[in-house]
Amino acid sequence: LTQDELKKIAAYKAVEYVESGMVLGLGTGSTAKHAVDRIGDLLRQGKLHNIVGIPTSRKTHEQAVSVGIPLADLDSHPVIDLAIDGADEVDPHLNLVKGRGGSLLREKMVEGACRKFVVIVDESKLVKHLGGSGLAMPVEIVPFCWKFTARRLQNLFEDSGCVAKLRTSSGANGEPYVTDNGNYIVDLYFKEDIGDLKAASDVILQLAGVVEHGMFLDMATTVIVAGEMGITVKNK
Ligand code: DER
Repeated sequence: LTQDELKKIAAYKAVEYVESGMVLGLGTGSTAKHAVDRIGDLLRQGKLHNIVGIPTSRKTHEQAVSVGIPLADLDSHPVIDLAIDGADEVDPHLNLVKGRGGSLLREKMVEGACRKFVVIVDESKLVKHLGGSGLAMPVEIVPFCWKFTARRLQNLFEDSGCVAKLRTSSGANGEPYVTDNGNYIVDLYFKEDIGDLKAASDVILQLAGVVEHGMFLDMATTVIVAGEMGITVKNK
């Protein structure tokens, strides 16, 4: 099975949790994309009705419109029944790293307003500890004096050998990546596991130029993992 087939399997399993009449948080990324497509299919087939979607990015908003999911936002729907979204890393306590797709702020706002947050991943996302994989831990920051904020973030974790890098857009001239909210992203690369996640979260959020980070601690209620050996459902 390809990685994308595994992502689709996990996504379809998560959509089994969707009931007619629900307000749904719609995630962002290549795994959540399958869930949004599936919800659109079931609406079209009449197997689901009265669904309202709350998208976690402009990209998901556009996809949901294209598959016919009625949409609203947190202002009109401050409590959400169920969110389905992917993750970049999942630890054994169901803590997550998210945001490598750049949507972490709206994802955290939407998923923080949910009764149930179902995470869908292929098995490659499972880690023993967050941050140790050497992959990006995203932090959304204001553009004003971004170098100043990036340096302060790097200094916070210098004993973990942390390197902070401004995320650039795919364009050749290396322009800063700009989020749906008009902010920048600094990716933190750690040489070793982030020890105390809560402490790391707190110190990051204390920096005035920081908007949000990609550690989603104690938020997921269920994680659905699709692997070569089948599907595993982990509940909090
Ligand atoms: O950027 C994000 O938060 C995405 O949800 C990411 O965590 C998962 O993206 P993927 O499903 O494309 O791997």
